[in-house]
Amino acid sequence: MYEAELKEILDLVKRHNMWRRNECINLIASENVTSPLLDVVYLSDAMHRYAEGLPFKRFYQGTRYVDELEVRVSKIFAELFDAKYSDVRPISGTIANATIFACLARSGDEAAVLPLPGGAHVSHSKYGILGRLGIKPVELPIIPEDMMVDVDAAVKLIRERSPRMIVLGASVVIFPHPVKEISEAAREAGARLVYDAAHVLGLIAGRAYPNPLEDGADAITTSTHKTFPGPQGGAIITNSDEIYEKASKIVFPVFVSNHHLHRLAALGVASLEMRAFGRGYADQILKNSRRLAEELHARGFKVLGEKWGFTRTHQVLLDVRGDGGGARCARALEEANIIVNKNILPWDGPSDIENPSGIRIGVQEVTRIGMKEDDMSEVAELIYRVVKKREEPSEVRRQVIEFRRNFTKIHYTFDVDVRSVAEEIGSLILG
Ligand code: DSN
Repeated sequence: MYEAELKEILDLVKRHNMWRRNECINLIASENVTSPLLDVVYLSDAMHRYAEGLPFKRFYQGTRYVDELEVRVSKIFAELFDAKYSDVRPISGTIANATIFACLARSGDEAAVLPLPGGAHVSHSKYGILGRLGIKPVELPIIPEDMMVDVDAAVKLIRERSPRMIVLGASVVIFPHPVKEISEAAREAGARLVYDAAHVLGLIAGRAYPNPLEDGADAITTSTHKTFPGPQGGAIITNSDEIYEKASKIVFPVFVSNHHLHRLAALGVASLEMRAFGRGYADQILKNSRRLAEELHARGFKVLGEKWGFTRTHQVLLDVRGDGGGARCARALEEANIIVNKNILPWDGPSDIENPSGIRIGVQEVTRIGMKEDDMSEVAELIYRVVKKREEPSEVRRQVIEFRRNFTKIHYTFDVDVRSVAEEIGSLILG
């Protein structure tokens, strides 16, 4: 008797797909959608298989094509960042961070990191893998209203503390971090500099954001599915022979056994898409985020970073303390099919976590489905009607669904007959 339960599962999948894929304006800054071409490649037999260790030196038989793929994809991916090496086996950004932190620091060492309310990812903090590895976080000072690193104070702190490692890059980020300045201080202090590029990787690939390796970072850690529209996963990118070799011996056997092999070809497709279309895509993301910020500001929203033009990433940050707080706003927007997340901002304390000051918005996914600057004006108006005018969200929802109907295609991908590709490669999408 499986029918009823199977139906329930299928029904939930269907409802999720219809809702998030067709009826929502998705503005979660850490997500994206993959192209149909990537999807047919992703659903391959490789998803059933195992490989441990490095290509051509595996602990399993049956990996000859997967080995080739891993070598080729790692090369194409590294080349996008003008880097010598990439290791694409970490299965998430957090695993990439875990690997590099374990590679560059030891239990008892200090690491200079951004504070969580300053945008750091939880894995950089005492609550996440950094803390679990026994590495002690020392917080870098920030300028609260722009979420910028306070360069002079940060350099002073690095000189005084001589931490083993410094981590820049963040989950909440509207302006580039000062990698050049901090890398000089890091060198003087004998510290290694890691840049977590999970959020801005696609912007870096599209040459619309500074490349941390060129500015002096020793390694990039990243996920591969935010502004970079790849399959969910992680990676490490570096020019250092020493870091690459040491980290590759930590990925396996410490943090990854099998590395989910169907990701490899999918990451290869995303890398080729970004090589071909990355500049146009990244450029449009920045135009859209800037325009959305301006439109929201014009409608009375408190948008962070006003002094510097609001944003130079895919993100727009709103301080919604005057509108009932982040939790209320995010819930009301969800009712209207506008999906964002509540977010702590620099002035929030532990008691604000449930209803923090902020809303974090990312435009990378709506850009991928073809939205341009003028569409941002429409999106801003819909947000305004829910948050400021407090219109009934279900009323706004109808217009969101109607507006969303104009965007049915994934852009910045190759013009190929995906069904033929699926047939040719035996994609599991066709059964
Ligand atoms: N927590 C994710 C984000 O939303 O930024 C990154 O892992």
